[in-house]
Amino acid sequence: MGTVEPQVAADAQAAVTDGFQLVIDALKLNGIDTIYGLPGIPITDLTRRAQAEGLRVLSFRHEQSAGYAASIAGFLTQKPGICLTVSAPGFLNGLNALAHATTNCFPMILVSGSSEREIVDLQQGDYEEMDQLAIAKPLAKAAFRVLHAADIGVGVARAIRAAVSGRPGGVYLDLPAKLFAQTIDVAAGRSSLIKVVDPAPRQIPAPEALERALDLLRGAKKPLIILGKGAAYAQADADIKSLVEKTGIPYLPMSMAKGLLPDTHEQCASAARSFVLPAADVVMLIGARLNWLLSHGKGKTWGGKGHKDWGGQKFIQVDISPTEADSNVRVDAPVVGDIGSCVCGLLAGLGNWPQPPADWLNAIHEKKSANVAKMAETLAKNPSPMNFHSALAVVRDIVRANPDAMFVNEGANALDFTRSIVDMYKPRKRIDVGTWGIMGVGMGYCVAAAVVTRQPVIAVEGDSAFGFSGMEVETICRYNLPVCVVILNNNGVYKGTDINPRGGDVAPTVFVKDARYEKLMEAFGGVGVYARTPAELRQGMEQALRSRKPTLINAVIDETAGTESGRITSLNPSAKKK
Ligand code: ADP
Ligand code: TZD
Repeated sequence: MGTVEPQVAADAQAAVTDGFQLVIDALKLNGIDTIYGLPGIPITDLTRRAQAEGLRVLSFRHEQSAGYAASIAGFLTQKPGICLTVSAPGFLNGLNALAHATTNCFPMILVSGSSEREIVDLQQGDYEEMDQLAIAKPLAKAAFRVLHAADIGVGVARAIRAAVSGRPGGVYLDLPAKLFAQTIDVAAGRSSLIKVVDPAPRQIPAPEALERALDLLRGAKKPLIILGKGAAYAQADADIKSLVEKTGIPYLPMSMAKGLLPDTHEQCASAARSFVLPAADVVMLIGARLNWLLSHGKGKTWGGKGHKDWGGQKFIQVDISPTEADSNVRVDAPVVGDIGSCVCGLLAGLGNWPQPPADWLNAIHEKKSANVAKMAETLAKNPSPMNFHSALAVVRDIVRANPDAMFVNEGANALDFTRSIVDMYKPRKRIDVGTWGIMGVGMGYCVAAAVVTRQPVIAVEGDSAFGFSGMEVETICRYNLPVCVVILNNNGVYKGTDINPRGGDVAPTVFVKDARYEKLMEAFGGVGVYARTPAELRQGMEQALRSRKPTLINAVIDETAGTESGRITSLNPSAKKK
C-alpha cells in the first residue's frame, strides 16, 4: 500500500498544471523568449521556472532598469518586451518604464504580481497592498487582471495584442499571488492558451489619402521629409530609403531615426536643421509627432512671427494613429496606416516624379557645407582639459568604424552634442532619452540592446544621467555583456561649477569632484578606464570593442563645459524670466 499511494499522488499531480506554468506556456507559445525583471514575493518561482523552461530571465538591480530594458527590447524587435516585478513598490518602480513605453509608442508588458484581492479591496493592510490595476490604467495603453488560471491564455493574448497593434504602447498585466498556485487539468490548461494570430495587422492607407499626399508633395517648391522613431520601429528600411531617394527630397531624422539612411547621406539635412524648418513649404512627417521636439510645428523654429504662430507650412503626416493629425497644427494630408504599407503606397504612386527645385537643394547644400566646416574646425581642436567636442570627435570615429554597434545616449549636453556630432549609419542603432527626455534609461537600454542584437554596445552618458541606473553595471558584468560605457564627466548636472551663494552645502547641480566612476565597473570584474585625453579615450574604446569586455571609461572633461539644460535652456521658467 505504502508504494501505491505516492504513485497515485504523482499521477494526480501530473494531470494538473498551475498558474506559474500557464503563464510561462502562454509567453512561450507567443514567441516571447526573454523576461526582464527582479524576483521576490509572489513571482520568485515564476522567474525560476521560466528559466528552467528555457526562457532567458535577466535579473536587474532595480525594476526601473528592467522596465526600460523591456521597453527598448519592444522597440527593437516589434515584440512586446516583458518586465516582471513584485507587488506595490516593485510595481511602482516598473510603472515609470510602462508610462515611458506608452509615451514613446514602444510595445511592452509590465507583469506584476499582486496581493490578495479580498484584502486589498477592503484595505485591510496586506503585505505590499495596492490596487495596482487602477493605478496602472491611466499610464498604460491597456490594463488587465487575471483571476483564474483558465484565463491566463486570454490575459496574455489580450496584453500582446494591445501592446503591438495600432500605435504600440505599454500594457499592464496584473497577476495576483493566488493565481500562480491555482491548478487546473493539464488538457484544459493547454486548450485555454491562445497563440495570437497576426498581432499587429497591417493597416492599409486609403488610396485617396495617398493621392492627396502625393499631390501636395509634388507641387512643393521646398519639400522636406522628417523621419521619426515610428519610421525606425516600422522596419520598412528599404522602402523608406527608396522613397527618400526617388523623390530626391531632403530629410531630417529625429534622434532615434538617425541611421535609417546614413547620416552622411547627401539628402540628409541635419546640419542645416535651423535653415530647413522655417524655409520648407511642404513637410512630410513619417512616424514623427509634432510635439515639443519639433516645437509643435509652429513658432520661430518654423518661421512663425511669434512663438505660437504658424510658419505657413503644409503638413503631410504618415502615422498609424488616426487621431494624431491636427494635434498641434493643421495637417493637410493625413495618411493613416502602418508605415510599411503607407510608404509602399506612396512609392507606387510616384510615377515620373519631378526632382525638387535646384535652388532649394543648393541652398541646403550651402548651409550644410558651411556648418560642417565650422564643426570640423571645432572638432579638430585639442583643448586641455578635454571638452564635449574633443571627446565626441573620438566617439564619432569609433562609431564610424563600428557601424553595427548599438549606441545608447543620455544626458543634457552629453545628449545634444552627441546627437549632432556622432553620425549613425544603420537603422535602429541609436536609442536615447526619447519623447520625455528622461534620465535613467542608460544601463537598462545597454543590457537589452546587447541581449537582443548580440552586437557590442557603446553608451555615451552624462555623469548625472549615468547615476540614475549606475548600479546596473553589476548586471552588465554578471551577464558579461559587450558594453562600453563612456561617462562624459563634468562633475555635475549640466556642469560642475555652480556655487551655493550661502556657502555650506554645494550647489544642487554639483557632484563630488573627480569621482572615479570607473572603479564601479572594476568592483564587479569589468574594465575601468580613467581617460583625461582623447588619445586615452580612443585607446579605451578600441580595447573595449576588441575585447567585448564590460568596460566603463571615465572621460574627464572640463567642468565648465556645458550649458544649463543643454539645448532646451529656454524651457526653464527662470531662464525665461531673464
Ligand atoms: P520622434 O520622437 O522620433 O519624433 P514620435 O515618438 O514622436 O517620434 O512619433 C512616432 C509616431 O510613429 C507615433 O505617432 C506613432 O503613432 C507612429 N508609429 C509607430 N509605429 C508605427 C507604425 N508601425 N506605422 C505607422 N506609424 C507608427
Ligand atoms: N530626472 C529625470 C528622470 N529626467 C530628467 N530629464 C531630469 C531629472 C532632469 N535632467 C535633465 O533633463 S538632463 C539631466 C537632468 C537631471 C542631467 C544632465 O547632466 P548630465 O549631462 O551630467 O547627465 P551634461 O552633459 O552634464 O549636461
